[in-house]
Amino acid sequence: MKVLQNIQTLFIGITCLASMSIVACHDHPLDSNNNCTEILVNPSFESITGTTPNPGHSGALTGVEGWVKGPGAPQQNSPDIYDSPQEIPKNFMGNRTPLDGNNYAGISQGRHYGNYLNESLMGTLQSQLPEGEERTYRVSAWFSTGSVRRYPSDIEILLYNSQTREELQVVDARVSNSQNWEELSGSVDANKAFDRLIIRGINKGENGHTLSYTYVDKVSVQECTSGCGDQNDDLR
Ligand SMILES: [Ca+2]
Repeated sequence: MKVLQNIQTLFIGITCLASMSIVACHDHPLDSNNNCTEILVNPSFESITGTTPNPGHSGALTGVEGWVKGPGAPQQNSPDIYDSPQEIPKNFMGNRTPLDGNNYAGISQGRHYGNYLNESLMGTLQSQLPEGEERTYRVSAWFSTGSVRRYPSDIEILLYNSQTREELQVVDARVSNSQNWEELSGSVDANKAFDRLIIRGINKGENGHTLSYTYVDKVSVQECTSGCGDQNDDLR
């Protein structure tokens, strides 16, 4: 199991043909045309089953199918959900139209009165990943810093086992776009029984002096078992 390099959007993927002749696809980000299946529950925050508390208050993810506050991290309060038309496009963190559908989420991270704080979003995979069977997973999410606290945000995205608490970091990158959405994505080979996805701020020190805020939309975890993956198996 190894983490592959993180990528930004618009990566021009290599072809499976290339993997056969020179390099293995597993050493590169997946081609966007690769045959992958979405396995994250409610990936765009569009399924809301109840009345959600106002953003900025504890328990704001209540009623959002598949999503809860993540474990562990020192949290300023809790992650937020913004649903149309109450808090979109205008809310207490600024103006932003959804990238996808009608709703999005938001998290705080950064240094606040000397302490680094972050908020953590945890999503649910449709089924636990198969233990002992290596697959390639592509993880991505779209971010934008709110216009009120529009400082850069250092973000990590992890696969997580809710029983063993094992984590596998897939993305570690900075969000700095306060005007539009930007994608962070990466791919990973994993053979562990992960069942959750976590999105949270990460303390990078030099950027940890200011509390920032980041919107999140169109999250994705894709399982990719064909194409380059199959070809790569022949090279081992
Ligand atoms: Ca959405």
